[in-house]
Amino acid sequence: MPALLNTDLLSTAGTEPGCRFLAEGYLPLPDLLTPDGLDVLRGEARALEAAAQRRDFEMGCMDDSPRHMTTLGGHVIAEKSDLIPGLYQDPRLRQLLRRISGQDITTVPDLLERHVLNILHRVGDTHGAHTDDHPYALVIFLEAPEDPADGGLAHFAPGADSLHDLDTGQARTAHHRAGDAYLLRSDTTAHRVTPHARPGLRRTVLNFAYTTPAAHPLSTPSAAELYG
Ligand SMILES: O=C(O)CCC(=O)C(=O)O
Ligand SMILES: [Fe+2]
Repeated sequence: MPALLNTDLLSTAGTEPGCRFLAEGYLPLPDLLTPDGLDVLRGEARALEAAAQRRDFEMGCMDDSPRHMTTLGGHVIAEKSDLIPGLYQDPRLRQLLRRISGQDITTVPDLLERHVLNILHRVGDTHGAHTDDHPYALVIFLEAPEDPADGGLAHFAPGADSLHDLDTGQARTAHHRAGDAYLLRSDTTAHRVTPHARPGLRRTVLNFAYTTPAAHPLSTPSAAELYG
């Protein structure tokens, strides 16, 4: 098995002074995966996609924001893959997240939510505005549109009181490439993925949810609706 994670990034990310994660709730982690790691994980995701389910609905508990995507929940991934649960449990990832966040990062007990696969693959596909139930999301890109003009951007509003803050000047967008990742303070940062602007694009991410011993997870129906 090739090394999946880029050890340079594992040892340096979050060490720079004034790390922007605490202020912005977002930190890009470019090239978190090695080229071989990206290949292997992309192959695993392609194999798992056969079990994934198409979702097209508006999420009531998130201001009726749209979901147009194909998803696979953590419980199915745990059944069918050793690689992805193994990566989720890799202590070096929790160590990295501890350094960046300054918090005692732990895994999420809920199998459905701990590691999920999200695939945008049709024109107009989008993962609409929401906050997550757990405080930290590590989003790892296995496929992504090359051109930011094609959509698939992470769009987020730090410290948002309301999902409407995504429509204000405080919101930002970020483009990522396959092999990149980002860390999000996902329970207090309103976020969404901008729609795919044309056919033929694919954006596949793994979302790893993490928590802390002190956190009280929100219990919205959102995960069950999207991954159940
Ligand atoms: O795909 C992304 O960039 C964000 C994913 C996300 O927000 C989620 O899975 O809850
Ligand atoms: Fe999210």
